[in-house]
Amino acid sequence: MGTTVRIIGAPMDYGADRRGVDMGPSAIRYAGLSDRLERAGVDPVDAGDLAIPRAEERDPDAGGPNRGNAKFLQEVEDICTRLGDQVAETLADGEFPLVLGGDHSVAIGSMHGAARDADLGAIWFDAHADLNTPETSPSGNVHGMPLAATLGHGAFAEMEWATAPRVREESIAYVGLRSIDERERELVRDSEMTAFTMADIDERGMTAVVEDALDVATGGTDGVHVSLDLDWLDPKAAPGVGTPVRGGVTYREAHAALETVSERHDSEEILRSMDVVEVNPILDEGNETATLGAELTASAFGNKIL
Ligand code: 4U7
Ligand code: MN
Ligand code: MN
Ligand code: MN
Repeated sequence: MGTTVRIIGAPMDYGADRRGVDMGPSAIRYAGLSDRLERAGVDPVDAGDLAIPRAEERDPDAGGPNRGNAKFLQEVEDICTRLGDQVAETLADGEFPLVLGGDHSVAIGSMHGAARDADLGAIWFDAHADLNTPETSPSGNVHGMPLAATLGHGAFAEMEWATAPRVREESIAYVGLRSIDERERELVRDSEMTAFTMADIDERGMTAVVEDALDVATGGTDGVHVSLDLDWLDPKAAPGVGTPVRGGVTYREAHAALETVSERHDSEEILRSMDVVEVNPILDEGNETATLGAELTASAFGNKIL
């Protein structure tokens, strides 16, 4: 039998200013995720959604001001802790965890879960660096912080639930970076992470860039986490996101990227976990962005034309 992909919905929107990403998991399922995965040759099982209270019912400042400028951090902790446990359980059962967001703060939970029993590399398909901390964030939105949380930067250093046990900077690669805060720019430059920007994709082409990103994420690790933020794509291809940035990846480039991941996985079994995040059905046009999320996930598992 092939790989069993366990779909875990994390309908959480605490991490972003614009409500609506909590409907992402439904929209991605409605776009035919399971059928597309079957056609790609894997066996999907749907574990349903984590139970998550609506933001309106919660206090954004719970947990106290000592946590700095990070809205709903207490809620994010609760959900990421549960999500991390589910991801770790999925892996222990020999299945592949596919997390549907929700805003990008869910990646804190997925990576924590995936890095409990393995050294984990990551590819960050995103317009943004997601490297703010409660101290540096201009917005206070935790979806701009998941990589800082995973790496234990700033205030996250004291948050055991956030800092992933076995993720190192040198095993992280950005692909498609194009919108970065001043403080994040310094951090990325000074860090051991590898950043492939849109300019690198212009210059070298998507396939070559993703091959290099895969080398980074697989070097000295036991597996790769793929984090797919739909704002990685150009807003023309993916309008249903809360923080769109012009000049993004095209429809075809996006498929080429995930197909390159799948080819490496076919020969070396590198994939360990994945999340698909930031789909906002309220802002979408005809469920196009959710459909793209479902399609690209299928591409990551080898959906071939022939
Ligand atoms: B996403 C931002 F200031 N950097 O921190 C911030 F520009 O998960 C945007 O990549 C974060 O969509 C975007 O709020 C987070 C801002
Ligand atoms: Mn992101
Ligand atoms: Mn983003
Ligand atoms: Mn931890």
